[in-house]
Amino acid sequence: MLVSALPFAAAAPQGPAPVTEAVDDAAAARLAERVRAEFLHAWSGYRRYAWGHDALRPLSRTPRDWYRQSLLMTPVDALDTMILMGLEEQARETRELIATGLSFDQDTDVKHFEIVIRLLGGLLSGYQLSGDERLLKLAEDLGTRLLPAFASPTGLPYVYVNLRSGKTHGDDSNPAEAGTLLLEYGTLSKLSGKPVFYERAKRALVETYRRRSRLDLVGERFDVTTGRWTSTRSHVGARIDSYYEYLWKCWRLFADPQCLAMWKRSSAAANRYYPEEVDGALWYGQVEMSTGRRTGSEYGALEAFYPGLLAYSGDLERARRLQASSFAMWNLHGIEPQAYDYRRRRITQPGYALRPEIVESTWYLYRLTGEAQYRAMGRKLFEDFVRYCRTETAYAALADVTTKAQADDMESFVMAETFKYFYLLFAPPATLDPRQVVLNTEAHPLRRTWPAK
Ligand code: DMJ
Repeated sequence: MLVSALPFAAAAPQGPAPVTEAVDDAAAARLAERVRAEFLHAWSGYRRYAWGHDALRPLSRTPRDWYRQSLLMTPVDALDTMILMGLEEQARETRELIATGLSFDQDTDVKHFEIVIRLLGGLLSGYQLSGDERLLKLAEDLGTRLLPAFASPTGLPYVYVNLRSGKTHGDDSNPAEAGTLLLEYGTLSKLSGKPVFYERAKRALVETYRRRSRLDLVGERFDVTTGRWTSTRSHVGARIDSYYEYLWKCWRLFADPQCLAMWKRSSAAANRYYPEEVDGALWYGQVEMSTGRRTGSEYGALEAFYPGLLAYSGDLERARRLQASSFAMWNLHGIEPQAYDYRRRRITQPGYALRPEIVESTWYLYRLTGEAQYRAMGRKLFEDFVRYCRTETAYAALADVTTKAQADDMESFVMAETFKYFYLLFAPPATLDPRQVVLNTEAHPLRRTWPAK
């Protein structure tokens, strides 16, 4: 059976859309197995050439660390994916590596936001899925060491914090870095019984929201000391993206009514000012936060999370249309670019960093609509992903999606997110239900195991 090409064709920036065969349950089960095998391929490369380090450089087959000493970024990001895939032996070995080899007592200035979404999120979900108390202890130690980041005059977190001394620096921050913390710190509060984590992260989210314009839009950069905007570009892409995501998800996980109220106002403004119709296709571009004046027409790999968020928050119609545009952008070269100017029909940033967002949205749309087109879409994405990004050793980013030249980089989020969302799309629905679990922005699933208010 062929799935109609029409929903894709309507948004295609150029050329005919691919006709994609439906994925029935038996085919989906085979695809889930393939995803699992490809995850193992990437993991084996890491294990062989970069064991104990933050990441693998897949072309040179050398390890990469973010700082002087490893923080086990790839193992912590990968652990819950292994558990969900039923890779028991790998999960046990990884859990032991983390529990016995990870120490946060380091004289290192770390990037607060990245450490929270990848490490704090990964440790908390790893704990919830395995029951291993050592992971919770590590999470509490990490959370405590990171807390000084919030000690700015505004409550907006500094960009860097030293894990040993608590010294902070970095004033130039943004809504994503200040507003994408509450799921992790909040869960830590609920599991440790210490409200301080929730309170600090919630304040940072509210302080960001409080600085919105008359139109209920936020900008792209602010100074954490003065609280003033330093860039007033507004959109759903880099530096803002997951701020929107957490307004909604914090309501879902904690039932905090203030989060719901902030989400309602913010998403209404987003849906009013960002969208643009070009030849019948829906895109979300850039505007100026206080006037709503259009300043850009770029959409890309990061913006591609928005259809999933629209679907998750109940707006299926917009979600379907924007996802069709993401898929059309992907199909221009069989892999999406980091950024594409949909008005000029030109790629503006040609790299592909193995990002998960388009797969994430495909999964939400499939799970929330049950429509066959989304598994078919997922298979196309997966086949292209394997075709162009697989290496002999693992997976590699692309320096340029038009030439398919590979880059010596495999970010830890590939293990946390990209493979996980592919797997969830094809695996039995009971593997993870988005109605019962909230995934943080790094795809670490968090469960409400504490009593509702
Ligand atoms: C991840 O670290 C997170 O999904 C973040 O919110 C955005 N960037 C990467 C994936 O692209």
